[in-house]
Amino acid sequence: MLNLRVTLYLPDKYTKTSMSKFNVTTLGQFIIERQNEIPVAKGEFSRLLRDIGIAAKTISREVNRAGLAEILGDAGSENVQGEDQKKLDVIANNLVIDCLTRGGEVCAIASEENDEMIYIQSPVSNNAKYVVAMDPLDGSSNIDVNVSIGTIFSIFQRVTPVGSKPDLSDFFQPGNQMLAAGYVIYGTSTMLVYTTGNGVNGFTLDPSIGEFCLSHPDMKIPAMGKTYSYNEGNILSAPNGVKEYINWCQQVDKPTNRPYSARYIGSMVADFHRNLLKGGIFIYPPTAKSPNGKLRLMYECNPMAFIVEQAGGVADTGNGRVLDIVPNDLHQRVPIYMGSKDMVGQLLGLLHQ
Ligand code: AHM
Ligand code: MG
Repeated sequence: MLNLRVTLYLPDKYTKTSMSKFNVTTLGQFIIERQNEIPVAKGEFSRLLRDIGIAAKTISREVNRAGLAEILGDAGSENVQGEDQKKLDVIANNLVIDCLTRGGEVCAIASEENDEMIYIQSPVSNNAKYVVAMDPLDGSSNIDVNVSIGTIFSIFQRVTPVGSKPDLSDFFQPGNQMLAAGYVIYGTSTMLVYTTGNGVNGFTLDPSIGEFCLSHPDMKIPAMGKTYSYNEGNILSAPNGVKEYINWCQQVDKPTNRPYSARYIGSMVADFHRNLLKGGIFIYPPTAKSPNGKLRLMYECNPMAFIVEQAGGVADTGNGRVLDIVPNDLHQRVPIYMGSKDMVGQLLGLLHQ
C-alpha cells in the first residue's frame, strides 16, 4: 500500500521548537492509498471521488459566502416535486454537474433538482463506467437561516454497456450494489464522510491549505444513543409503533433516569452526522402529507443507509432493509428509520408487533 503523507513545516512563530511536524492525510492521498479496495477500474473511480471532493470544496465556498453574494433565497423555480428551489440549490446542482461532466468519469447523473436523468453527452462520458445520484444541497429550508446543510451522493457502476447511451436501468439498481456513498456537511466546519464498503472515514476541510484532511478514521456509530431525531409535528399521523417508541423515549425508566433528548435540525445530513458520532436514531415515517415518507430513496436514503451500515448501524423502511429496495422511480420516497443498532431494533420491534 502506498503511504503518501503531506508534511507541513510551520515557522518558529507557530511553534515552541524551531521546526514542528504535522502529518495529515488528505482526501486525495487517502483515495489513492485505498483504491485497491475497489473491485472495479481503480484509477477512474479514484478520479471520480476526487472530482466530488472538488465540487464539495466549491459548494462549501459558495455556502460560506452566500449572504455576501446575495445568493440566498428562492431561485423563482420549482423542482420536480413542486418544492421551491433556493438559489444555492441551483448553484450547487450546477457545480456538481459541471465538475462531473468535466471529470469524464460519469455517463449520467440523477439529481433531486432535475426531473429527468441527466445524460452527459460526450464521447468521453459515453465511455464512462459510473453513474451518480445526488442531492446537491440537502436541508434547503435551512439555507436562508444559516443552519447546517449538506450534499449527498451515491455512485453505481452502470449496467448498460460502456459506449452506449445510459438509461434508467443504470439507476434502478438496489442500494446494495452501490460502489460508494458519502455526504458533505457544511457546518461549523465542512466535513466529507464517505464509504466504499470498507468502513466509513471522515475528512475535515482545512481552509488554510484547501484540502479535506482525514480527521475521523474508521467511524463507528454507538449501538445505543440518547437522542432521537424526528419531526414531532407529524406525530398524530405517525404509525402506532412510532408513537409508542417516541412515548418510550420520553419516559424516565431508563438506566440514566432521564428521557432521551429530541434533536431535529431539519437537515438530514446534520441530524445523521450527529447521530453517527454520538449515537441516536433518525426517523422519517409515513405522514398524512407524505404517505410513503418524505425522503427520497436514491439520493437521500440509500447513501445514508450504506454509510450507517458500514459504521455498524441499521437503516430500515419498517418493511425491510433500505439497501434491498429495487427503485422504480428516480424520485421515489420511502419511510426511513436509521441510526444506532439497538435503537432502530427497538423501534422496528414496536412497528411489527
Ligand atoms: P430537501 O432535500 O428538500 O431539503 O428535503 C429533505 C429534508 C431533510 O434534510 C430533512 O430531514 C427533512 O427534509 C425535513 O423535513 P420536515 O421539515 O418535513 O421535517
Ligand atoms: Mg434533500
